[in-house]
Amino acid sequence: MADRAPAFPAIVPKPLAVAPGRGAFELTRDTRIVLGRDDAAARPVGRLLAETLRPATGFRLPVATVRGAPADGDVGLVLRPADRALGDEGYRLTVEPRRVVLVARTPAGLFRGTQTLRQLLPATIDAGRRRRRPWHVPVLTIHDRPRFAWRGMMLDVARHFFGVAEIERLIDLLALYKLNRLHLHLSDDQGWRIAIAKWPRLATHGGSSEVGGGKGGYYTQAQYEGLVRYAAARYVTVVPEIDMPGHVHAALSSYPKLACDGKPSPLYTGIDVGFSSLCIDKPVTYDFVSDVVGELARLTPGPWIHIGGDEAMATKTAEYVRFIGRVQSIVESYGKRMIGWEEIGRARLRGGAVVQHWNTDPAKSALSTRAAQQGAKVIMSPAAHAYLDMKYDASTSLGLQWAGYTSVQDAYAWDPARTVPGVGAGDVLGVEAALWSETVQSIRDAEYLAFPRLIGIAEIGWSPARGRSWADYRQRLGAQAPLLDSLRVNFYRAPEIPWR
Ligand code: NGO
Repeated sequence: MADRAPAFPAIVPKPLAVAPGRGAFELTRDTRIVLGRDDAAARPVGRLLAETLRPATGFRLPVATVRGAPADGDVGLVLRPADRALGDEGYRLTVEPRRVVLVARTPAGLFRGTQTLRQLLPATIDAGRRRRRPWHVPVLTIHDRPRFAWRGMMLDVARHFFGVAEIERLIDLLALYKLNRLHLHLSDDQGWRIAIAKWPRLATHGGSSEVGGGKGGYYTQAQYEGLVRYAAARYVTVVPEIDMPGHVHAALSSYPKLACDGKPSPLYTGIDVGFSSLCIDKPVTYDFVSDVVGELARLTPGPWIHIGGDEAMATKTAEYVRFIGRVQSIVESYGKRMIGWEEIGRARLRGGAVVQHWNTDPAKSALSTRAAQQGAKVIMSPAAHAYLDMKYDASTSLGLQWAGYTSVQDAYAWDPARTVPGVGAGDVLGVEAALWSETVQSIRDAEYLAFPRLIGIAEIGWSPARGRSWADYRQRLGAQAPLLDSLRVNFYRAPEIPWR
C-alpha cells in the first residue's frame, strides 16, 4: 500500500496551529519512547503509546528514562508544568526528521498529543496486527489546546445494556478524538445498571430487564471501578447518572416502598417517558437517594454526580423543586457537584451546580438560561445537533426522530456559545453528545449512530470556532475512513462525505 501522507495532515479535531515542514520521521525497530528524569508522571502515557504502536509495527519501543533531551531516533515525552501557555490538556508536538518531541504541562496534555501522533501515522497503525511497511510521521510542528474543558459523550446503558469490554472500546474511541468525559446513564424506567450494596434488588431485579424484553444486565461495583480506572488512564472522567425523581420505574419495581402507593409493579420494557416518580414526601426516599449517591460518590474520583431530573411529568412542580433542593444538598454532603438536565433550572441552584441543556424547544431552553442566571455552568447537548439517537435521514432504520433528522453536517455546524439566548461563552462548560438507546440493541448499532457524528461534536468541543468550516471539516472527516476501518468501527458512510 502506498504511504499516502496527505499534503497537510488531516487531524480531527483540528489543532489550534499547524506548521507543516518537509520530510518525515520514521519509526523503526530502534525507536525508543523516552522520558526526562523528572518526568516519571509521564510514564503511563509512554507505556500506553508503546502499547498502541507495538502490534502493527512489531517494534519493541521500550519506554526509557534519559538524561537531557531526546536523542536521534527517539520519541520524547516532556513535562513542563510551568508552561502555562499549554493549558491543562494542551501540548506542543515537534516532528523533526530525526526525532519527535511532545511537550505538555500535564500527563493529560501529553496523552492528547499522543492521539495526534496516532492520527499522523499510517492508518494501519491501528489495525491490531503486524504490517511490514515504513512507519512515517510527517515533519511538522503543532501547538494545540482545547476550547472547552468538557467534551463528552453520554451513553444510555439503561434502555439497552452494554458490557464492560464494549464500554472500554468506546472509551478508546473517545480518547482518539480527544473527548474527556463519558457520562453513563445508569438508570431509567427500563433498567438499573449499577450494583448498590445497601439496595441489592436495584441491580438483581431492576437490572434484569431492558427495552424490548432482553435480559438486561448491570455492573458490579468492582467492574464499574475497573471502567473508571480504564477511562482515567486515557484521561477520560466517568460521570455517573442516576435519573430522579422521574425515570425511576425499575427502582420502584425493585422496592415498592419507594412508590407513593407502595404497590408492587412488574418491570417495564416499553419506551414511554414521564410516567414514574419517586415519592417526594416519604422519608425513605431520602434514605434511598443518600445511600445511592453515597455509594456512587465513593466509586467516583471525578467531582460530578449527575442526578437526571428530566421529564418529571409525574411529579408536581412544587414537589420537584423541593426534591432537587434536597438532592443538591445530599450530593454536596458527599463532596460532589450536582449535574442535572435543564429542568433543574426550575429549582434553586447553588454555585457549583451544572445544567445540561438538551431540549431545543424555546420554553425548555429558558430553563437553561435560568440555571445560568443562577450561576450554574452549562453543558450543551441540544437534541437537534447533539443527540446521536436521531436518525441521519429518512433512510436510517435505527434511531428516533422527535428532534428531526440530524445529518453529519447538522451535528457539526453549530456553536455551543451561541445556542441558547443568555447562555454565552462564559457560561458554557462544553459539549456532550448523547446516545439514548431505545432503538440501539448492540454496540455495532451504537457505533453506526455515533460515528461519524460524534467526531464532529469532538471537534466543536476542542477546536476554536474561528477557523472551523464544514468545507474543510468534511475533507478531514473523509480522511478518517482508513483509521476507522482499521479499528473496525461500524460507521455510517454518509454520502456527502468524500471518504478515502
Ligand atoms: C430525552 C429523554 C430521554 C430519551 C431521549 C430520546 C432526555 C434528557 N430525556 O432526553 O429519556 O431517551 O430524549 O431522544
